[in-house]
Amino acid sequence: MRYLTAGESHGEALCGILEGVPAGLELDANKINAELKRRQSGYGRGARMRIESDTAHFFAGVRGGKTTGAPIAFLIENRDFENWTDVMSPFGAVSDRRAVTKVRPGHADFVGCIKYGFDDARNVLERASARETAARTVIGAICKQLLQRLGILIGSHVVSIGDVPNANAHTVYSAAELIENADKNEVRCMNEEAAERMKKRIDRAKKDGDSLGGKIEVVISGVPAGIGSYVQGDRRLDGILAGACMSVQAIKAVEIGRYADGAIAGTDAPDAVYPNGESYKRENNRACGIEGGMSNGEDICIRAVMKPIPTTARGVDTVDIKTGKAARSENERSDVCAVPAAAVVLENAAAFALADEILKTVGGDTASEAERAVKLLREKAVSTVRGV
Ligand code: EPS
Repeated sequence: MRYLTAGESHGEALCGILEGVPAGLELDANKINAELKRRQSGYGRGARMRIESDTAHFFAGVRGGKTTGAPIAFLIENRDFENWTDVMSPFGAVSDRRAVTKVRPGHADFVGCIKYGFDDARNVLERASARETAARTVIGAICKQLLQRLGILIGSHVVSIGDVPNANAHTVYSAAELIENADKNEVRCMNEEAAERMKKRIDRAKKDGDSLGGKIEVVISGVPAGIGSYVQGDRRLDGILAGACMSVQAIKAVEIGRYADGAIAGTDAPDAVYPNGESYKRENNRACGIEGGMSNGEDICIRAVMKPIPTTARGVDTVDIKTGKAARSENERSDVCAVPAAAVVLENAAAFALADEILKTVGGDTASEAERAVKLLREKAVSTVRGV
């Protein structure tokens, strides 16, 4: 599968094309728009979220609620565009009333101007903005529906916001538990008491003119063993999933497997395998579902760290690229905390990467063929144990 998105944060619309989805997949537009609503939510989101009501309008690749195997194309309109037409119109003179020359460290502003030869970072931030993740969410939401047809579910939750952890962060949840419970509070944390502490911490950051990042966990249940391969570096599933997550705005660390502190010894790290009647079982999942670059049939758990959004009311020291003089960074409208939203985006970024790898393994011009092939894949793991 391949996808492209296009569109700027304050332009007329975002759009996306997803090519390679098998034909005959029933697509529920309401579920896709529900993902967009999840992405817009979250305690600490900025004023833009009160302007938009993100909705995907499909105009290709889907007919009568089923995919046709042709590229799927969609638009998401930017309601805010009506306030930016003099700044963002594709043709004709544009106003420089929103020019950004006091470039914001931590965003793409400064390096974007260096790379593309701009004297105004407006063109940079319009595309670099996390606004683009609305389109990536639609791409992933389509893939989630393919994965669900194949028996695979994806959920996520917020593990910490700033210095406020979910005390039970070590608890292992299934994707189904996360889908059922994580959206019950505004920070998408699985512990209500921790959620309240996280909200208070966000309130404090807002009062201080600051912003917060945090830690996210995505859990993928139902992946059959054997997706990805050890035979080539670029086919290792952990690298593929980590790359997909790392490519989301503001994500600065991704971990697959409970080894982050590097302290665990080799005699404790592996997840031992035991006979289990006609099959086998493991009592731990420290590998988080991937061994040797391949899914091993256990839940895949991806932990990611989102940096705090660099735009803060207080600003930071920078240069004004117009004058070369010292300045404070521009205060573009922004979120205080977008970690709950980023968790939704990561679910969908991982959904595309995983669906693509599964189709590479099982093929399938039609959803039914892919479904049958995945069923066979599931049987292989058990038959291997019986030496069949
Ligand atoms: C966002 C849209 C943006 C930002 C935010 C998230 O809209 P606007 O720039 O008009 O406020 O609110 O993006 C960032 C903070 C960023 O730095 O990219 C969205 O749709 O998620």
